[in-house]
Amino acid sequence: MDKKIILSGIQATGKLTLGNYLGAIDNWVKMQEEYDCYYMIANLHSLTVRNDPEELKNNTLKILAIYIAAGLDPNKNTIFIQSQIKEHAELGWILDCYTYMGELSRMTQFKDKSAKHADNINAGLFTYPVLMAADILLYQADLVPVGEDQRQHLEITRDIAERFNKVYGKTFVIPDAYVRKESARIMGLQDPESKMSKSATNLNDVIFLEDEPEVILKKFKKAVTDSENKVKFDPENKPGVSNLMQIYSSITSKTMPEIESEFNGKGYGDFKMTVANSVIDKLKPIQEKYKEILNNKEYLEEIYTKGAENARKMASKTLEDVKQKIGIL
Ligand code: ATP
Ligand code: LTN
Repeated sequence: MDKKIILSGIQATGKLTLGNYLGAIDNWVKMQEEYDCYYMIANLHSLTVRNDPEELKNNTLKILAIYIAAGLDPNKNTIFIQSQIKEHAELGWILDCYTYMGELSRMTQFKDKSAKHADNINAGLFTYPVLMAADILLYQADLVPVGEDQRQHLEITRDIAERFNKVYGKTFVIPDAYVRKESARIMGLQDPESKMSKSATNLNDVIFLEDEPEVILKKFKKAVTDSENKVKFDPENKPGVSNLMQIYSSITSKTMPEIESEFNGKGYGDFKMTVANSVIDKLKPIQEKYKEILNNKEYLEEIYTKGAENARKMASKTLEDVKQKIGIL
C-alpha cells in the first residue's frame, strides 16, 4: 500500500521557539519513517506582516537549517520553500474564489493578528487560511501535523476541498489535522494562559531554539508558578506548573502521574531545574548541528533545490487537474 502523505510548514517570520519545536518539528521527525512527508517553509505567509527583506531571506534559511538539525532527513522527506513552487500562489487565488468572507471572518488567528497589527490589516492576513489550504491540497495530503492553534485552519481547508469536490468531482484528498496531545499547546512561561509565541513581547515568556543554556535556565527559573509548591497536573488551577509538566513530558515521554511522583515532596526549585536541564540537553545537539549547517550555504541550496524539484511534480499535477475542471486554459 502507498504511504500516507503528510504536509506541514512553519512561517519564516521570527525566531523559532520551543513551542514550534515540540508542537511541530519534533512530531515531524517522528513521522518521517512511516509517511511520505512534505515539509515547507511558508515564506509567502510571512508577507502578511512587515518584514525586513534581508531578515526574511535569512530566516528562511535558518528555518531550513533547524529542520535538518532537528533530524529531518532531506533524503527521506521533501523539504522545500513555499515561494519556489508557483502553484501555491496560483491555487491560492483559485481557492479564494471558492471561499466565503463569512467563514474567513470567523478565524481566530485573523482576529488575534488584526488586533496585534491594527495598522496593517491587509487582505493577505484575511485570506491567509486559503493559501494554507492550497499548500495542503496541492500535495493531496492525508494528514497535517500542527499545534492546536492551527486546527481551525484545517477545518476550513476541509470545507473548501469538500465544496470543490462536490461541484467538480473528486479532486482533492480531504486532510485531517494531526495534533499530538502532549505538545499541542505549549504556553508562555510568564503568561501560561496564552501560547508560547514567536512574536511575544516579553522575552522571558519564550524559549527560543537558539537560546544559550544559561539563558534557558534563567527563563525557567523565572517561570510563573503558584504558591502551593506541589507538582500536580491541573491546567485550570495550576496553569504555570502544568505547562512546565507538559514541556517535561513532551521531552522525556514521562506521563503526568510519573512526573507527579518524581517530584513528590520536592519544591518548585528542583522541578524547574530538572525541566530546564531536560530542555537544554534536548536542544544542545540540535543547536550544534544547526550552527554547522547554517554556515554551509551550498548544502542548504542543494537541499531546497532538490526539494523544489520533487514538490513541483506533485503540485503541478494537482493544479493542472484543477484548471482543467474549472475551464482555465
Ligand atoms: P506566531 O505565534 O507569531 O503567530 P507561531 O510561533 O505560532 O507564530 P507558526 O509558524 O505560526 O509560528 O507555527 C508553526 C507551527 O508551530 C504550527 O504547527 C503551530 O501550531 C506550532 N506552534 C506554534 N506555537 C506553538 C505552541 N506554543 N505550542 C504548540 N505548537 C505551537
Ligand atoms: N499557518 C501555519 C503555517 C503553515 C502551514 C501550512 C501549516 C502555512 N502553510 C500548511 C501546515 C500546513 C502556522 O503554523 N501558522
